Amino acid sequence: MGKWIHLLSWLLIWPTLFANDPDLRADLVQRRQSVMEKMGNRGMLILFSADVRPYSGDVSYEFRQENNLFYLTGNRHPETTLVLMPQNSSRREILFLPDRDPRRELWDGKIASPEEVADTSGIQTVWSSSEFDSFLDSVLYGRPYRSQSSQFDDFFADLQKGVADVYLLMEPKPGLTGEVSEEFRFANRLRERFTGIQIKDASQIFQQLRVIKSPYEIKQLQEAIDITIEAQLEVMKILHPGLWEYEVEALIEYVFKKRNSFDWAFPSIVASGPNATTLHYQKSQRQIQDGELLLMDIGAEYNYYAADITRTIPVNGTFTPEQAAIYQLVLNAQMESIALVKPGVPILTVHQKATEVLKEGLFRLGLITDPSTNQYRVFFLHGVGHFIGLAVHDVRSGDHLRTNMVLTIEPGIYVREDSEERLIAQGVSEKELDKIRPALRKFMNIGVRIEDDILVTEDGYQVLSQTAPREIREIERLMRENGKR
Ligand SMILES: [Mn+2]
Repeated sequence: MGKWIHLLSWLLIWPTLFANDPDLRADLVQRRQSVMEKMGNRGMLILFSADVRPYSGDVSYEFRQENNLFYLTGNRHPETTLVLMPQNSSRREILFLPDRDPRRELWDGKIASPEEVADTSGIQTVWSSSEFDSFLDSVLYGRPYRSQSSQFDDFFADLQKGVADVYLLMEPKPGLTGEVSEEFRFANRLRERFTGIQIKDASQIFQQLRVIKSPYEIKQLQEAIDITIEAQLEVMKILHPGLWEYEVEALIEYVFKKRNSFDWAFPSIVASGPNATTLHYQKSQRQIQDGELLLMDIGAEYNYYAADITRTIPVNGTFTPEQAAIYQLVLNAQMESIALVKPGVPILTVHQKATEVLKEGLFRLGLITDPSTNQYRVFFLHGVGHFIGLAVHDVRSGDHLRTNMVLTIEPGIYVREDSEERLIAQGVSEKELDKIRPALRKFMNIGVRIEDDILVTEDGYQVLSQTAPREIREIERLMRENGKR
């Protein structure tokens, strides 16, 4: 990686580095404490920062910190490493930061000092990234570091006994061929040199902690969600036939940026007409036609937290009877499945409810002939939802809903051009196909997905994206009142 790539990438991250939030700091302290407890108050956790990725020439992609390192430090610097050693007599938390560098600061502005980073994160020991190798050597060979003896003695004693745990992020696992991540290369080197080291995967610890959101995290999610709702509403106000998908996308991302969202949490899906039946359509190159639906699956990212909301709206402000029939079915499936959300409920139950409603509805509309089979999979091709947090498809842990989890519920129906072939592939007979064909013609190229973000509360749920209209009447009224149609 050339120096210039670093210089340019740093340009974009410094202004947001110093937001010193006492709620965040308290959270960070608590999170590291919880991780150390889950480590059994022994061993060593090492988290590396994400890499700066080249975009083109000497320009890099905007830097985004590795989620778990961010979760424990709030730190957005590249070239940063966190070490937790719960059993140390002192220095249980050590953060390695790149040095301040006047030449770099000339280009990029002020680089955070160790004192500032300590203040923001609550980590007392902040050392230079250039010291990491010699620090590690000292710990592993039982030598004093920075002439302070005995702080790492317990870990070294475990190493001698052959029971020293080193926790690294070991997911996703590399295949037999292809690229091997830095963590795996590092783990292999440790194992080669030190027989007393047991490499442990830290991923599960993070899954267990991150799946439950703190009040601070829920606040960040709500802001990301509110920004996304505003974007949906703005489109509802201006949408009309003849616009291009990329124009709608530009409006959405204008709202994101205007409200200080870092960026989208995933590439915006703005899909009109038949494009709505492609689940992750991202090209946005089509002119939007009268009489069609527009599907927008979008999410702002705010302070690293991801929203994920889908609305499907009629381009001219009024649903056709066919569009309304599919839309109402998807909405019913979503609402019935949301109504089940409360602590203790198996996640599978929520998924099954939506599937059950969709199956019955598809049968009623004539799109399938047998709700007891998998025919419905031709029209409903994805899961009912996922958790959100630092990632849009966030970590999951356990099989049951628990208080302060945040998940999406997003049923959908897609009547694709290839539905007939796919029904045949499902084993549907010619005779049954004959019965289905009229409905296929009637609903052809209609794609509807409705997605909301749901907080599990102590006694049920709260729809965090509630204020984005989703009833047919609400959407039509809003579009009529504001429309230039
Ligand atoms: Mn989603």
